[in-house]
Amino acid sequence: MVIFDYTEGLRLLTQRLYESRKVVVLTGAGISAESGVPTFRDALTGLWAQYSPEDLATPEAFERNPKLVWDWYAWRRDMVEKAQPNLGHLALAELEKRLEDFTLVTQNVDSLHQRAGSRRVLEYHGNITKTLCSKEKTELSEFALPLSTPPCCSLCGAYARPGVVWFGEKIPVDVLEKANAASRSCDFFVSIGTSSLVYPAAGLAEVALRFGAYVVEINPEPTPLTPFAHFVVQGQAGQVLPRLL
Ligand code: BV8
Repeated sequence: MVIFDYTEGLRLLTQRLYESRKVVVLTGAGISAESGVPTFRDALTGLWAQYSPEDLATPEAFERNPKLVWDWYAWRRDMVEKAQPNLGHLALAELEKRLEDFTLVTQNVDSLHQRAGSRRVLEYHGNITKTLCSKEKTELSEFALPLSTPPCCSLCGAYARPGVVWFGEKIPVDVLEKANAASRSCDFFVSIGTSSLVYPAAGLAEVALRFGAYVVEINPEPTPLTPFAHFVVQGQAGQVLPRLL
């Protein structure tokens, strides 16, 4: 649907949202942009300009140069911990309270949804504030880690790694299944702030479309999903989402 009147369009969208039985929201890095967290493909500004995300966010990159990868995540983690949830995150936390059946799936690893008050968040790509043993994948408590970079697991001596899903790694099975089941059975699916390039996350909107959901995209820029969405709002999450409340 092409919006002629922004206000009228959002009114129609809001009406349809509250009439829906089951709502799924998928977020990407764009929803954290207004919190000052660079989007994933911008996250390589300055110090990291010479690398591509796929050069740093893979097990091979970590194997090749654990310190470089660890430092990149330490830099991002520091930035994320200093960031604050924005009006987009807060609006989704409020929506979760108001709607009967609401599922939030995020590709983001920054905990900003949880810090905004969202209680049930499916973290499709893990969480940057978590640290794992790179061998056993068990979660390590920060305090047991030596200050060397990267620190080593206190139990087996293997390097510690960030608790995120790298390219070439599987999505945690329980999250994968819950997100797929919700996307198959929802009647209203909103994709917010994602370039819709990374799979299988980007496939969730396709599943929702295939199973008959009304699919909405909120993004200032067009993406591969745009031509297939039923309703597209070309805008910023922090400005559009509060108007849905
Ligand atoms: C896997 C964690 C298989 C790390 C990330 C087909 C099917 C399955 C897999 C593949 C496939 N084709 C290719 C693959 C492989 C790969 C992939 O998708 N590659 C891409 C590059 C083509 N996928 C994988 O490897 C996945 N694993 O498939 O495993 C397997 C099976 C068996 C056995 C072994 C393996 C794992 C992918 C997970 C990678 N990890 N993150 C970290 O964060 O460092 S992905 C990374 O990209 C981030 O999580 C990010 O969230 C995600 C997507 O990026 P976006 O969130 O969309 O961010 P981006 O910057 O791209 O876009 C921002 C958008 O926001 C823009 O559109 C912009 O316009 C908009 N925006 C800006 N400001 C605002 C805004 N919107 C609203 N408001 C604003 N203010």
